[in-house]
Amino acid sequence: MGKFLTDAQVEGFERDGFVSGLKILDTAEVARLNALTEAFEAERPADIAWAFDIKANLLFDWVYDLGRHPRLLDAVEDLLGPDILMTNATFRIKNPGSHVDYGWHQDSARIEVTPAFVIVYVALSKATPENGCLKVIPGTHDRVRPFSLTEGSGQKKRLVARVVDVDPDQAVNLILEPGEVAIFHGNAVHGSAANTADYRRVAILYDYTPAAARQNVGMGSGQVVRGTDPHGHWGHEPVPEPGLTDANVLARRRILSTYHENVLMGPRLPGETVTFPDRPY
Ligand SMILES: O=C(O)CCC(=O)C(=O)O
Repeated sequence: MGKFLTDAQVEGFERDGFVSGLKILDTAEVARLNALTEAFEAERPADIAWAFDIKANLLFDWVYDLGRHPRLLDAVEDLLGPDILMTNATFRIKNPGSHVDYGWHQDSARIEVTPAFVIVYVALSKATPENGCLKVIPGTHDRVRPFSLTEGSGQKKRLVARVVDVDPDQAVNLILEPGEVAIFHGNAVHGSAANTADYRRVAILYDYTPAAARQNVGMGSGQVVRGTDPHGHWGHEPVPEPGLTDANVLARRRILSTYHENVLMGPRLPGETVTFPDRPY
C-alpha cells in the first residue's frame, strides 16, 4: 500500500500504463474550480485560447494549487517517488457540439523523458464516451511508436505526433465522475473523440516528472511540488501570484523562451522560431 494507491493500482499502472477512477476532489472543491473556470471564460473570452493552454499553472494560482493537492500528489508519489516536478497544466474543455478531438498519440513521442513522466487527468465534469472522454490503449507505454507530425484540432499552430499504427478496438474509455482523476504514463497511446453530448467535458491535465529524470532533447522546466530537486536536470519555475497578472504572463513567456524544448512544444526544428500562445503586450 502506498500513500494513496493500493498495491493492485500500482501493479495495474505498471501493466496497463494507467490507473483511473481515483476520487481526489469533493463536490465543493469541484464546484469552486468550475466557478473559477467559468468566471474566466465569461470575463475574458478572447484570452481563453492562450491562457488555458500550456503551463497554465504559471498563470493561475488556483491551477497551481490544484496541482499540489495533497491526495493527488500522494497518488503521483506512489508512482514516481518522493522528488517531483510539475512541468505542465493545460485545460482541455469540450463544449457540447465541440469537434475538438485528439488523435492517437504518445505525449513523449517527440521528446522522451527517462524515467518517464505521468499525466494526470483531473475531471471537473463527468467524462463519458458521449462527451469525448479520454481513451487509452493498455500496454502501449513500453516504448515510443512510429508517428507522423500534424497540426491537431485542439492544439492549433503546434505540431503534434500521431501514432501511425493503432488498433482502436483495444482502447479503454476512462469514464470519470467530477472530482475523479486518471493517471497515465507519458508513453501510453491515448486520444479522445468530439463531444456529441449536450453537456460539457471539463478537465485540467497536469504533467509530473521525477526530479531525477532527463529529457533526451533540450532541457525542460517545472515547479518542485514535492520533495527536493538535487539533480539539476530541470529549470525551476516560479509560483504564480493571484490573478492573471502581467507578472505571471511574463514569467510564463520567460520560461517558455528559456526552456522551449518540452514535451508539448517538442524539439526546435531547423530554422524554426519559437512561438507559444501569449497575450500581445
Ligand atoms: O483531453 C483529452 O482528451 C486529451 C488531451 C491530450 O491528449 C493532449 O492534450 O495531449
